[in-house]
Amino acid sequence: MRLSRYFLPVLKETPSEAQIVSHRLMLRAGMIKQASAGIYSWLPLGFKVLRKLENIVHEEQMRVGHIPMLMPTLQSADLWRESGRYDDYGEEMLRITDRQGRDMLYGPTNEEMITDIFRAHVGSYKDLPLTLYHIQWKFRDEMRPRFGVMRGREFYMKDGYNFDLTKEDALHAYNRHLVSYLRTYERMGLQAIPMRADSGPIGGDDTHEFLVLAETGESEVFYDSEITDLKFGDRQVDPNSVEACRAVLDEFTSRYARTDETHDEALFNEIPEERRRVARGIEVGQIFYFGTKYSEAMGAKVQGPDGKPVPVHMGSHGIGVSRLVGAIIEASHDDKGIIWPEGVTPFHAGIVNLKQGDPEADGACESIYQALLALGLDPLYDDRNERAGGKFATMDLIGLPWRITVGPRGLKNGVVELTSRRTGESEELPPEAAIERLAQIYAPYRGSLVG
Ligand code: 5CA
Repeated sequence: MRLSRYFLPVLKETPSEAQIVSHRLMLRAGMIKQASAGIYSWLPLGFKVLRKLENIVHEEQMRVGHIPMLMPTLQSADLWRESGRYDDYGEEMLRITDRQGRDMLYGPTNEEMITDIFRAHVGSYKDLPLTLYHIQWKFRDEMRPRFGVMRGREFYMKDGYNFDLTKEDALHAYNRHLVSYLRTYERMGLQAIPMRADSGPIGGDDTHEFLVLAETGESEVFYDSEITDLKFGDRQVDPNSVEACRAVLDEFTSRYARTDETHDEALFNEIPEERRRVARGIEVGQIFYFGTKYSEAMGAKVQGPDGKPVPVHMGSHGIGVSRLVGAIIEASHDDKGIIWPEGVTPFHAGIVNLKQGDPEADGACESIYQALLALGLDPLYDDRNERAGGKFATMDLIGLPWRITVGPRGLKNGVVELTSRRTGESEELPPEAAIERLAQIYAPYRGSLVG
């Protein structure tokens, strides 16, 4: 993309309404614009990051055998009356009446709708196990929407639902989700720690939230510092192996890590004092096992091996896709702006032309730009007629991990400059070498859609 042709409405002033750094930077970098309280338009740069996160989520869901689909945002109140949640959900639910006088709602989550789909089409235990998911906008009329996309009213969420014959099978699905979530967050450059939590209006006893540690997080968390040494890495875990998934769950949940909702001071005090941590975290996902709560209420039964109908065991599993954009920025920025991890960056590298209009500089930039495109990379070429200082400030603000700077002086010596946004370190090297370096850097990040 050429910046002169792009739509990147960066703000010079720091918006006063934004209380936390990710919200400020998303507004300043022209990623979002508030449409009304807790509701945002995703401008092109923000939309690119949102799509990248969505792709990672899809790839990791499909990798473990979960099946993508799409349910609508608007739901019929009748379904929610069946589960009893139409009244229970309270004022967070946005209720709408259509022209026929039918009660509708903007879905805050989809347990009822997916259970309705399941009961309409699945009748035998032979069709299990089954895990369906979608990534769709949700609406919760939060009392205090704040912090930009972190606590929105409208937000983008991946929600998945498993259907199993027995509790054991459903707990395996729970563990499998934990495994795939660990991998998902690491691909986004984040460490998200599973913590025992409270199930709230979703219900059930087994639930873990995934928290990214950050001072601005809304949850208070208590944990054993050893847990931060755990990495999922590139291990291959067979999603169908009960033992392998269980082993990952055990490894990642055996140390103390809880949110304030389930914190137990006595247990916490059993950890050696130097390892006790009290901090804040951003909840970027949650997994639930709730057994037959919805299947019983809504009559979602299958014929078991003995021919008798039994309600299925279910769980639901969410990832806050739009919140994650803010969470990544909270975890990765400096005083100049955002620092995107390579796996989610909106553009792979910026090209800064120090002397737009100089035939040599223009020609060199153009050929670097074309070479990167030919490699399948996505560069942002700042071809505007602006001072170098302004171009650098924009690149630093929008946070592309790598920048190639091209100027007449370097070109005389046959070199350009390759700069890391994270370390600030620059290296002079011939254009071909800079291109080759970027190809190597991004080689591990080329996801391909699985399935
Ligand atoms: N049905 C279950 C799992 S699919 C569910 O709704 N879980 S949840 O309530 O925990 O939401 C899943 C994730 O969505 C949360 O972990 C959080 O990351 C994100 N989320 C929840 N509320 C908001 C909000 N108001 N703004 C942005 N993201 C949110």
